[in-house]
Amino acid sequence: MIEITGLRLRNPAMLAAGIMGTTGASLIRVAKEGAGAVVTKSIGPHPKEGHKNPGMINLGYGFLNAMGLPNPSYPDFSYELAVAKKDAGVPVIASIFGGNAEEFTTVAEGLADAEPDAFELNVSCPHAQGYGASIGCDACAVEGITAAVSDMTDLPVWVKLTPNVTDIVSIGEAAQRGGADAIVAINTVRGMVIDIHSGYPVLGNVFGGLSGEAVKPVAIKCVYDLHSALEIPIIGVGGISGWEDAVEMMMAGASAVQIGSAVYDGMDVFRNVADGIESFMLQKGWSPGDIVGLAHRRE
Ligand code: RRO
Repeated sequence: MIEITGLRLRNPAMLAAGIMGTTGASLIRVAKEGAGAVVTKSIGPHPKEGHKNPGMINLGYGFLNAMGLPNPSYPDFSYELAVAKKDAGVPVIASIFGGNAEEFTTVAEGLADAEPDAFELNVSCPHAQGYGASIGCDACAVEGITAAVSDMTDLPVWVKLTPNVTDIVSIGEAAQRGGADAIVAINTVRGMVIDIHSGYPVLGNVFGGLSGEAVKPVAIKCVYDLHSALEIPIIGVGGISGWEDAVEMMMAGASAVQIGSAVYDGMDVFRNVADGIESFMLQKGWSPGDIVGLAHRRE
């Protein structure tokens, strides 16, 4: 059992925002598979079909995606969120996005009746015109959006950061100033793949965001740097597919972890990660408090 931003989680392995969080039923399924908490697909102010296909490719060492924030918008998603809340049995976090502070608060207010356990502000989609990384690179915008949502809700507010910046710590500090209760790091790393037979970029959107194994060292470094600079907890995400990855992320400074790409290799990942962390700590005689940030010690 861990506690993060006032939420009690039976284990530190959560579902990351993404396609598996698109419906109430899929969120419940992931919760039943052992996740400590589940995060929805990012929900915005207007219905969005997303980018044209192909939207996601498996590279073997990770996925490249440019789904393009497909979502039914908050009025329709409220129903799915309420379904998840009723039967998931674990905290359900609403991932939300917008183009400015007003849109973020509109979506948060619109989903509040379905009683999510926290909001995760997605200011970090790598390829969404007007949303995402253009906001997530701007410290003032991140601070303003975080402050606006924090002011309108008593629920914990988590802010998910993009690695596609020169200085992720300055963006994390801005979120902290805005009143964020936790930082989630990282969203996907901007990337591109070209098919050499046709000469065309593979994704319908030309470029996308890289996730999975390939980005783990990038995520570890971002979490390490954020842990050095911030007082609020960090939730680590990027390339976690086994308990060893989760322990490494926690040693970098994460209080909990999120799992996205690895779900496509089997839903048992949550149970395996949670059980693996617990056995490792037992074997070492450690508690979670002993491993979070352990890699920062210099004696
Ligand atoms: O929907 C997407 O294409 C997407 C989102 Br919202 C995000 O935050 N990160 C990502 O890699 N893809």
